[in-house]
Amino acid sequence: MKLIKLTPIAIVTSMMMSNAFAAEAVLNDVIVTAAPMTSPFIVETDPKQPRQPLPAHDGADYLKTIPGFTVMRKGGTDGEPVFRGMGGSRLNILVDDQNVVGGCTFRMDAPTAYIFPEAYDKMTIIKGPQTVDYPNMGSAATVKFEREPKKYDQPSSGGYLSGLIGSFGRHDEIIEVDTGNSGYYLNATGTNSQSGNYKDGSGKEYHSGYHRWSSNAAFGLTPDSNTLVEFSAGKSDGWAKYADRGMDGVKFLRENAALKIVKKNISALVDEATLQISHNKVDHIMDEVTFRSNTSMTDSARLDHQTTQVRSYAKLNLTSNIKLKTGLDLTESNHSKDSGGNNVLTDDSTFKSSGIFAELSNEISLNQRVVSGARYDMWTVDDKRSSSASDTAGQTRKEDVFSGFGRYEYQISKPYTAYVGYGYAERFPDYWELISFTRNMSATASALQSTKKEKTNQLDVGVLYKSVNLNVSLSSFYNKINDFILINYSHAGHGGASPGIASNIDATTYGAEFGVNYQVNNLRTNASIAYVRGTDDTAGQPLPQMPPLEARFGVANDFGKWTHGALVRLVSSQDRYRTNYGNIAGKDLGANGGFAIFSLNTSYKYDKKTKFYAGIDNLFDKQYAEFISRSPSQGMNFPVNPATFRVNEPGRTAWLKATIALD
Ligand SMILES: [Cu+2]
Repeated sequence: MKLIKLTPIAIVTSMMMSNAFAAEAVLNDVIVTAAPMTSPFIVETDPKQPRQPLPAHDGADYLKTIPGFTVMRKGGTDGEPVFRGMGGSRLNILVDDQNVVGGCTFRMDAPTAYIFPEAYDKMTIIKGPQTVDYPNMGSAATVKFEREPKKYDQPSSGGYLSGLIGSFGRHDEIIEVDTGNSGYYLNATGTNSQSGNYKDGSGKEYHSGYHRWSSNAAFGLTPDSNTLVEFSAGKSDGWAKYADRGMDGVKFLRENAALKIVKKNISALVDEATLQISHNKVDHIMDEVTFRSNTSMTDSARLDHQTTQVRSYAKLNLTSNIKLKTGLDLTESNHSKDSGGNNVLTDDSTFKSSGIFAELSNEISLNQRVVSGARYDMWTVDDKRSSSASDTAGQTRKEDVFSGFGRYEYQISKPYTAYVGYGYAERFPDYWELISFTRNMSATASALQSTKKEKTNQLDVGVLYKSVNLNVSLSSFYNKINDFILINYSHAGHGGASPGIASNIDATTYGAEFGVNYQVNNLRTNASIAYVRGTDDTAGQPLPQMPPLEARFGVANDFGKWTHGALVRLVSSQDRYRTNYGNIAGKDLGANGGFAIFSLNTSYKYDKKTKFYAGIDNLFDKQYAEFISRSPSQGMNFPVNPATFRVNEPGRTAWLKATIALD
């Protein structure tokens, strides 16, 4: 499938990537902290590999094993991923190169709520504004979940089964089947995941149970080795209880269809041309009734977000050392909601963007590479609300948005690679910042027009070291964000219903992630440290939603077919905060204490195809909460812990998992 031109640095990079993959798989039968960066700015990890602590079924919890990520807890699932303190649309989340956008006006559904990682083959994180390939620039990071269809040189069929049971009534089932020959392939995946309410370390039960299922199928035609026509479709749905608010999600329907056409080796100049057309529909219902008996409230709301994308690009070999990837994309997202629970959907806004991009990679010598890119988008937003719901009803906003980056990668000597990069990303305000947080009140009436685009200027410096036994990466960043979109939740909106208002401030953040894997004989150790600090320069206050210093230490010992491992996660206290300020998903709640969480895992390889894993997370049943969390909903007999006033993390959790490859 892939035709990589083997310049020396490409060989080194791909060797590093494959080694790092192996390091992750071998080093951690159960992944407790993701592998160090595989190449500058990039972390790749296998979502089929078990992780500790046991992630919820959704994509956010899988990201939590990657240093720098933290997850805002709302209940048992659908948490909000945050990278280096940046959440919401600052993370561009893509499934098979398509943007998935949630529908909930109150942000019950981050894009990751619709992603079951184990159904994918690869998870890639690009740190910082260091790619311009996709619309909705991920100013903090780009996160990709991808399937990689098998190559069938001769007719064959295969499959994959995975099952998991755990504390609190948790069980997951996954089945994948595939068949194909040199002319076509067909694959299908089904997932099911369910959990009851979990209890925290003190035994208090949180309103947090969930159920989610998903199905996906893809049919590909490969008339020759250079041509692919693939049609794929997916459907998923479920429900989730929320400990942090007065409503629960009773429907999270996602329907998706995509057509992809790829032609490779077209000429000496044109290496590849790709066209992808996709449609994603999210239909979400939340209410106060279905999962709650102790309330007289009967509100409900239905939200619908439909995104259509067309994306086309070509990869060109300009010279033997210079490659260009260039293309264009069109995105239209239409959001609608019912009024007062009548289940009749009315459009409230349409966001459109048309973008062109170019990314140039230049192997300037055997050990040096320069990568740069530029992107231009034209955004249009229509406020389709009625004049009673918005002071900008009927108005349209148009804006040009630019982004670009450049980086230099230098292989100093065989094990060492260093890099430096600068990225500039303009981020157009999202649905939540422009529409959902804008209510009919004087302070926010003109937010559609007045909330400026956010401008990220980020410098990244890092170093990677890779030898047989030792794998180290350090990535540091310094970030100046002009017109950072801050949400102030202390500003009650129209009828007291508004979750907050959006405003622009200037902000600075800096920090680093450090990771090391080291192996001596059968003993394997790994460690990671993540740190970030942020300041609101306009107000001279801490920037909200900055996670505290975190370190993880893992150790694993091989005994033939058995591997036993242990993990300790240390998180310091956070006393830099700004109460009631945050992003579209949540806000600072106050200071939070530090904690240490111990976990154990073991794995047994029955044979090459059949593997068993088991773990105990939070071994000592500690009661704790993450700094970035949500307040428990009051008045619902939910436990409110005055010491943390947060939705606490689960207490001791035991789990058992088995995977079987059928090919
Ligand atoms: Cu909702």
